Amino acid sequence: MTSPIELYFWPTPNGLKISIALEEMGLAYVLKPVAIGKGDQFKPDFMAISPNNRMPAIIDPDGPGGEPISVFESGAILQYLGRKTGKFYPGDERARVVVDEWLFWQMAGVGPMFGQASHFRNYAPNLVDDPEKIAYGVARYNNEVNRLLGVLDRRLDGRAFVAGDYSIADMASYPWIKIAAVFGQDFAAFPHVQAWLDRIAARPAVQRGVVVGAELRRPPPAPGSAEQKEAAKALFGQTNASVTAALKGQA
Ligand SMILES: N[C@@H](CCC(=O)N[C@@H](CS)C(=O)NCC(=O)O)C(=O)O
Repeated sequence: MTSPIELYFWPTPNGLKISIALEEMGLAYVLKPVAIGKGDQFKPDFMAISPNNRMPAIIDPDGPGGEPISVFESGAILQYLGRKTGKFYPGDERARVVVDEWLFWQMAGVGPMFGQASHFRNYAPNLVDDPEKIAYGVARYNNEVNRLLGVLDRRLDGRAFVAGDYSIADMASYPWIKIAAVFGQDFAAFPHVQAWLDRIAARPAVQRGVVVGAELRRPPPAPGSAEQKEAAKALFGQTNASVTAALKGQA
């Protein structure tokens, strides 16, 4: 029997992409929590497999040639798992290009833009004293979230899934798109997106995948609390100097 895949994880949309994929593909895995609000992402052992100090990452003990392999970046992990299992990532080149297009659309568009929208809406107000200073950032990224939902809605008009059959491209977008209401978006304006969300939410593997690590989730720390300050220090204002210092401090 092969050893389970190690999933370096925290229950955020980027992490949930991979728990959903592992559930969908029927792969055995073991959770390795990376408490990003506490600075686990700077631990040398973690950065050895994820040099960008971000989760998710995986170690597959049964990689190519039967040797272990580590993979970071959620898109690369999804492609790897798709190739490994032959599931949800078509072998046919034309079909694969379409999946790659929508996977990269998520990685380069939805992830970063939704992430910034979340930052300016949820975190910046606790970090900056004057709300005027963040108004531009809130508007810019909310507009992008809105625009991207429109792109997806047009794409899903007459289609069940973003890239042909249900694929890793859907798995990448689903955990981010489903929280768009948190950014003040109204799904009534995006009916094809809403139908797609419902279609995916009905999948038993997705239902298992989205609750992975639920026990790790905590309510957001109170503004000004010691916990909030610790999380802000770990997550925001990162520079090369701060990451180098955190890495050394944890060595
Ligand atoms: N492009 C990366 C983004 C991953 C990412 O941003 N992860 C966040 C949590 S959602 C993280 O690990 N943050 C830790 C930090 O900011 O130091 C991926 O898709 O894997």
